[in-house]
Amino acid sequence: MTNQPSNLEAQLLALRQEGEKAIAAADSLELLEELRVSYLGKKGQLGALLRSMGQMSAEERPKIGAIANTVKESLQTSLDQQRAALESVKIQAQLEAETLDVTMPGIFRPQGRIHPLNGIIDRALDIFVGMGYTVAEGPEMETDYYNFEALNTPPDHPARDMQDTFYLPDGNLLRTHTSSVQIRYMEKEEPPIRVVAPGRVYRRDNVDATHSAVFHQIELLAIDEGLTFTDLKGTIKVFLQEIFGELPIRFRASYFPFTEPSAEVDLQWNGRWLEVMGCGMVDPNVLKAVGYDPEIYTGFAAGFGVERFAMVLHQIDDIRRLYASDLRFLQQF
Ligand code: 2NL
Repeated sequence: MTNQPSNLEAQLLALRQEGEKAIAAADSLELLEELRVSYLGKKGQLGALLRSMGQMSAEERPKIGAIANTVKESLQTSLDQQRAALESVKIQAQLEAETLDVTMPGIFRPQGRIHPLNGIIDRALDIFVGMGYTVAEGPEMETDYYNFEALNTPPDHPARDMQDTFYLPDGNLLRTHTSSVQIRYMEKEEPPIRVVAPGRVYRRDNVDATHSAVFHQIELLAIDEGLTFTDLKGTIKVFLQEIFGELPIRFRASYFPFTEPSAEVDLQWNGRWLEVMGCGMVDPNVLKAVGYDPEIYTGFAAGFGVERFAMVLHQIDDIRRLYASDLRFLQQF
């Protein structure tokens, strides 16, 4: 069927009117795209009308063609305007939805604490570093030489007993003190020596309220020309005062294979004498073992258990609490 020019013109204008109304009412970009395809697309309504121009006369054709172009342009303009309007609404909504309220309270995470054992270790190392000592660490698996032999501990000494030391199948052992770290340090360095060695040590103890098969120790060692027992006493006194406050201390004669003379240090704590450290002048045999001449050098050493310090300071009655990772316990410190 052939379309009459006047009829076609009316249809084009109606198409424009209807299209612009639909475009103006479109409330989403998706709907707008559907309208564009429906009116201006390849198989759209405008195209369909123009195809019906087929047999129009040569003089009518340009006139209708011009009208069709105007309709097309005006629909395209409406589509562009509506798209711009919808995009701006969409961005506005997005901005509002994603606005950050900087006055909102932050998200609080549970705060960790320093474990009481690490607290003691940190404080002790700080004090000795303040006195010029260097912190040294070493292996927890040791040879018999570094743990015993170099420390003047004879093969028949009870500490070497299978009952007291964890021996490994290959003949090595788990260190029973951090003295082995200091032997290694002296082998590498030359006097003067000021070294402090913190770390885990192992003993074949039955676990109870005051014993653990693994615990922490800190040892200190000073080697120099002319060091005396007085230097040892002064160093220990300053250290214990920093940790426990200005309390009376006393040195009581004792025995260690690696020191001569040796002493236990007691602290007057809540009216009782409490044993807190062992110490002494480095035995000449230990100096010889690391190649130092005992006619030139003397030295002092001391050691203490970190768990014992923590238990005294914080009134902890069972050593196992320190290893249980129970937050109700740990949050008290
Ligand atoms: C204690 C007693 C002590 C030492 C450790 C030591 C280290 C070297 C040479 C000589 Cl390399 N001595 N260490 C000396 C006396 C006592 O510890 O009751 N520890 C828990």
